[in-house]
Amino acid sequence: MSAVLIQGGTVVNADREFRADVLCVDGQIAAVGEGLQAPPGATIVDAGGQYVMPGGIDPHTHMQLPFMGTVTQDDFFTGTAAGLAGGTTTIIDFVIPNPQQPLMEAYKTWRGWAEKAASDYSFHVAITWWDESVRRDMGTLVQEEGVNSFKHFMAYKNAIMCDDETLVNSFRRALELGAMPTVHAENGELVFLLQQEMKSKGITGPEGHPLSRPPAVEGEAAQRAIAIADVLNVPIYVVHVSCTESAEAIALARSRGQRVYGEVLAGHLVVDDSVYRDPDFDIAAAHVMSPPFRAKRHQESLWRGLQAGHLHTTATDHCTFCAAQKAMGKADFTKIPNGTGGVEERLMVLWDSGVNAGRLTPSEFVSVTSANAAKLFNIYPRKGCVAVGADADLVVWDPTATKTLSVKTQHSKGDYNIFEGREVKGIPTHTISQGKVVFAHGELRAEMGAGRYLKRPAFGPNFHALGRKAALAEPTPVAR
Ligand code: URQ
Ligand code: ZN
Ligand code: ZN
Repeated sequence: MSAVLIQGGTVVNADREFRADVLCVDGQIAAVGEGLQAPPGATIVDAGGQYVMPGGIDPHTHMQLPFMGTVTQDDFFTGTAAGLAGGTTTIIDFVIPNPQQPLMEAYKTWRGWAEKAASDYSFHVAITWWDESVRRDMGTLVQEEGVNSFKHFMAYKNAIMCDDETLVNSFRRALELGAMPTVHAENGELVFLLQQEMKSKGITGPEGHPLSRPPAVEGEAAQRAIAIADVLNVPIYVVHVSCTESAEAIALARSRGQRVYGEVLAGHLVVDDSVYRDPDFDIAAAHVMSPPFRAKRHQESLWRGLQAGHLHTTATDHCTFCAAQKAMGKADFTKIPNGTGGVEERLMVLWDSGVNAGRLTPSEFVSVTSANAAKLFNIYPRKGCVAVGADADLVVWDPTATKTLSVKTQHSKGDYNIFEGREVKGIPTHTISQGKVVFAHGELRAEMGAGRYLKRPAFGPNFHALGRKAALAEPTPVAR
């Protein structure tokens, strides 16, 4: 028997915070209450003056991703290890089949890559093409492999972009299966056109990246995906909502009773588009990711969306490329591999800019860093909650301790940190993963291969928004 007793802390769940000890036995939470006794041999963690929260869930990462002619720096071990150092104990990554590649073949490949993971993981599966075999494999993935979410890239023309026909086919299939469709909402046709226009004007540097992906390009795709989901009566999850346009599209749809959910990246909450005007190519290129970092005014829309409950989860889209890889686009910004890091820093950034700034309560912090992702992807309360029977995935949080975020101290293999130099107050002192202390006072004890693949059950028969069905009642036939 392996036991950890976390003593003297304040437990924070999505619904409340309360003084309690937490006893973990053999990887599960065995007791939550005051004055718990440690079984013989138990590891004791002193959580006095600290919070004890569900381990972070990052619903959007790309470890070991082959993309734009190269492969990300972090693999499933180094990426999940970095996450554990920041209090994130579960990631949901992506299987991204090449167009025409059988889904099951790609799924098996990613499963192999992820066996080295240090923390628990799961996969969204991207639909990058369509035929009857895709439809069939979606069924296999849901019914046999525990996949309950399918991703659709509306950007990346001539690569993995979905057209409307594929969106419609796949969304309908997701509804049949009780799976959540998710979208990367940028209009890939407009991006492609604007990229060509920038280059024809001689704009080839990283400053061309945001100019080719203005907020309107994201807003259009978000509205289109939401409209398609509405007509098909299927819920939809919009990843990396970065601007006012898409945040408002989600808020409007939700105010009409449509089941639309939104995700926000830690980077988009605090990094703005001035980074693309840095004269140093390496710095500007290091920030090339899609959707791009936006003008500062958009950040308020994102924070308000989280506070209002129109945006639900935070993520990182952790997808790290080094300077040499980013330099592939030295002469042409469209060739800079898109992606930035953050899996280690997300919780600290959200606490410092969210809780310390008075935007989020500790419970709302737990909602947007863990509980909501667990609920939306159907692994709650196994994950996302400090409660008896849940997995012993926890983070012990010292709200008074400070740290300066930097590439010099990060555990990611990336060679840049988009939060470089940011001093944060509130950091993890311990991370417990599957009931083991894997991070303690700066010492990381991540274990390669300790992570488990998480099956995520399909949603039940009332998955679609029945209420909307009534609102779209059949027109009464005209009496002739
Ligand atoms: O688009 C994504 O989510 C992947 C390809 C990561 N890259 C990025 O720029 N967001
Ligand atoms: Zn994306
Ligand atoms: Zn992504």
